[in-house]
Amino acid sequence: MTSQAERTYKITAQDKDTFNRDGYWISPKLLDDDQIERLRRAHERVWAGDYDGDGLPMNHYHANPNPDSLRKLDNGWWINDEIRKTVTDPFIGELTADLLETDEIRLWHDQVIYKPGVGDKETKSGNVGWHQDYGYWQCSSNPNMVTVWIALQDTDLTNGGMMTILGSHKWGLIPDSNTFFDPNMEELRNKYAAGREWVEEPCILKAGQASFHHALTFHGSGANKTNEPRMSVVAHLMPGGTSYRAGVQRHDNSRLLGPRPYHGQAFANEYFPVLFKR
Ligand SMILES: O=C(O)CCC(=O)C(=O)O
Repeated sequence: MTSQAERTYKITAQDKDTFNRDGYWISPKLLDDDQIERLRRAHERVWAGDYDGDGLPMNHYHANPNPDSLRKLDNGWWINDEIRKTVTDPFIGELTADLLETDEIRLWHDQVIYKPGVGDKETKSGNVGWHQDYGYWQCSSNPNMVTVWIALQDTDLTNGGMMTILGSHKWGLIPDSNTFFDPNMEELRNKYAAGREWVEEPCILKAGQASFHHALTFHGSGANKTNEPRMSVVAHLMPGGTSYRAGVQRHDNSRLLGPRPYHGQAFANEYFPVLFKR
């Protein structure tokens, strides 16, 4: 593992072609080894309930008493300074703006994800079902959003790395594709692949690298067959000007617009910080 992150990297025409063709792009190493260590420590702290700041966290921790199950918490940036620094990183914002060919990038929300290692045990508890992120985010006016999944260790299929379905962002929104929590990967594949070309691509990442996937790209992940946890920090990002689409689907972000959000109201307050603006 090298200690230097490639923080001067600029998106090339080829990167954009890859993102537009495949629905995802793998970055160079964005975080240096010290930041990776600090984020691994941030994981320990948030799971232990040791939060930065004095506020009452409103984040969503999908706690499950089963130790083999996936741990996931949204809006880690509200309660941990290191996560905040990472998911609001202007460099990540600029890479995303260049991939989307847009001028401003804001945070939609983040996720802190911990997938326990289960060794040889046969369990689906750590699976993330095939889904489209926009399947959850239909209250956003713009499906051209990007998820930046940052690996905090070398990640491949042995430790339950993510897989994306090549080119699936071109299929548009598939009904009921909000199936993150359905661990039955095969059933979901049968449902979504029907009549479509289904090509699974593993996202193989070194620690500190990230995959950037389009919000309509199908993705999911299987068991972590090692004995070490798979940890990641994830930034879900949107172009500036993205606004509320009323009456479509409930999402907690609409509550962050105030007591009576209205159609067309921009997600542009302090809950949705700007990472990058040209
Ligand atoms: O961590 C995983 O395996 C999947 C995460 C995911 O679905 C996402 O970040 O959009």
